[in-house]
Amino acid sequence: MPEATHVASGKVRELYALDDERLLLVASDRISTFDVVLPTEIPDKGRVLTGLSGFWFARTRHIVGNHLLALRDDGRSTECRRLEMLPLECVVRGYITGSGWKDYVATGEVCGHVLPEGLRESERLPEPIFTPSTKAQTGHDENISRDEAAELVGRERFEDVESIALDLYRFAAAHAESRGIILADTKFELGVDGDGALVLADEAFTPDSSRFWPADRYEPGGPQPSFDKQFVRDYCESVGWDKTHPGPELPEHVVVETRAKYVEAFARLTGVSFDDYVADPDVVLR
Ligand code: PZK
Repeated sequence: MPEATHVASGKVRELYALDDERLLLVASDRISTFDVVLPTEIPDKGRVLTGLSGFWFARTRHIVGNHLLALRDDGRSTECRRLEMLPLECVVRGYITGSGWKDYVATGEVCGHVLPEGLRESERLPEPIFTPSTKAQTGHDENISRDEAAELVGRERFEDVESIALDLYRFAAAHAESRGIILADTKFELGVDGDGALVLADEAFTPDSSRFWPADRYEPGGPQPSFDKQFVRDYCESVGWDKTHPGPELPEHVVVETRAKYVEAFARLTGVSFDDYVADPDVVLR
C-alpha cells in the first residue's frame, strides 16, 4: 500500500488520499462541545461513529448509493470513493431546534419554509423539512433558502438532492424511533461520481452529524438533553467555562459515562454489540 497523503483536517476527523480515486477518512476520539474541541478524548468514539456510518450506508443503498468502499480493521478508518462534492450541506429537520428554532422565532420561517404559528422549542414538525446551508470554511454554516441552494447546484439537481435528503431522514428517523432514539435533525454531504450520479459521502447519521435525543425524556418547550454529549455539556457548564478555546479537561467519570452513552447508542441503533464490531467491523454491513 503506498503511503497516504494528508488532504484535510476536520475538527475531529482526518482525510487522506490513497490514490486518485480513493480517500481514507479517519475518525479520531476527539470530542467537541459548544464548537470547541476539548483536550480530553473519549476512548472508542471514533470507532463508534465509523461503525454507525457504515451501518447506515449499508441500509440506505436503496435510497442513494454511497462512497463506502471498505471499513478498515481498526474500526475507525473508512476507505471511500473520491467524489466531486456539492457546495452545500444537506440538513433535514424533523424537530424545531438549534439554528432552525432561532430562525423560526425571528421570522416564522426556516430556509423559506413557512411553519405553523405557536410551535414550542424542540417540537416535532408536521413534516420533516430540507433546510440546506452553505459550507463555511471557518465559523458557522449559514442557512440558505431553497432558491439559493438551487442556484448553487442547478434546479434539477436540487430537486433530486431534496428528495433524497428527505427520504434518507425519514428512513433513519423511523429506524431510530423504533429503538427509542429521536433523530431530531441531521446533516450530510452528497457528492457526484464519474457517471454524474449523486452519492452519499462523509459520515451519515452519527451523533456528531445529527441530534440524538432519548425518546423517554422528550419534553418539548425547551432544549432537550443530548443522548451522547449531555454529561460533557453539564460538566462544562458546572465549571463555569466561558466556551472559548481551550476547553476544560474532563474528569475520568465524565469520560467513562460519555463513552458508555456512545457505546449504548451504537448498540441500540445497530442491534450489534460494540465488542462484536471491534472484533469484526464488517458485522455492521451485513
Ligand atoms: C470530502 N470532506 C469533508 C471530512 C475532513 C474533511 N468521498 C469524498 N470525496 C471527495 N471529497 C470528500 C469526500 C468525503 N467524505 C469530505 N472534504 C472532502 C471532510 C472529514 C475530514 F478533513
